[in-house]
Amino acid sequence: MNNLKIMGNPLPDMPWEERPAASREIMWRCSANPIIPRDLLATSNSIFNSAVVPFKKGKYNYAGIFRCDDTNIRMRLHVGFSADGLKWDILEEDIRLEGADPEVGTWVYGYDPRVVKIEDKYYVTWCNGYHGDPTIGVAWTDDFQTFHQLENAFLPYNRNGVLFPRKIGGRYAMLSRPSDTGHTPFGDIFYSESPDMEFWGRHRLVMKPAPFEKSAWQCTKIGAGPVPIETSEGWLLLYHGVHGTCNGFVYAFGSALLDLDQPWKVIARSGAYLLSPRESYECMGDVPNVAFPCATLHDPATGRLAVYYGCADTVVGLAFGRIPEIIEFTRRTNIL
Ligand code: BMA
Repeated sequence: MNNLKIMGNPLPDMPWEERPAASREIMWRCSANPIIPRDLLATSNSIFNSAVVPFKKGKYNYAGIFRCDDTNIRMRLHVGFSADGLKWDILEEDIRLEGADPEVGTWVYGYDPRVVKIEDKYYVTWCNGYHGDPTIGVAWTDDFQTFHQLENAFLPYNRNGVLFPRKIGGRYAMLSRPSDTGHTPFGDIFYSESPDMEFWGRHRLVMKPAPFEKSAWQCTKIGAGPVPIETSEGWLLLYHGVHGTCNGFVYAFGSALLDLDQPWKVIARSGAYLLSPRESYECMGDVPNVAFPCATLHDPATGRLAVYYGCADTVVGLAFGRIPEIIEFTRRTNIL
């Protein structure tokens, strides 16, 4: 691992705390958690499952798309900005999408966004209500003010659409998780590619839930989390796994390494979780026992990683780790 190479732009000032002296965990929580309270907006019931990226604008160094459910419990996407990645100014107005084909640009609801910079544009993917059914919406922006909506990537029902940060084999690449209309009791991760961000195909299976006796936290369903991170060992993917317990679903997250050129080929997959709901803000809220990662920031030179995750479908938490240690953990606890 001495020769490990981590891709990405330098981010030396990213949010960071060292592992507490008493901790033996691979990932540890931010002492300021939850970093975003549920009522940051005048009309927000909850703010969670949200995505951030480095983005310079005036005093700000980061931008994000936030899932803000309002007090009607309508799922909406809002833009936010931050100087330090910890304290966020989220706009009260939800985002408006422009330019879509009229058949597609009929906003119903949007949730669980991801954001990625590919070449000179920021692409947002989210779970988009199309005639009331979930599929993967896509839009791009270069200023976090105007969002240009493209075609939905897939047919309903689908969730957890996560783009790779560059073309692979000359095509855009996306992970997704075909689902049902509701609280899906199954879920595999698939890979799809597109020459133009409009037509998606060449669908490949990446991973199914794990056998219960090998790794129960991911035995019911799984879904891609943040945008994969390119390293010389493969794409580092954090993904959520769900365990259907006698008291309902429990959402934790772990890690996998995917082949760089054929990312549907899994090199290693963690049998142990990286983080599982145990703090009060992860176990108490609108949906108890949910840790749902949607974004990371990382600094290639130091290997520092910060993971933004939704907690109990109510607030946003932040956890830290080191990419080389997470790769080593993924291989050490590999269940393949
Ligand atoms: C999933 C999505 C997520 C949510 C999770 C737990 O199906 O709705 O937004 O965090 O369930 O409720």
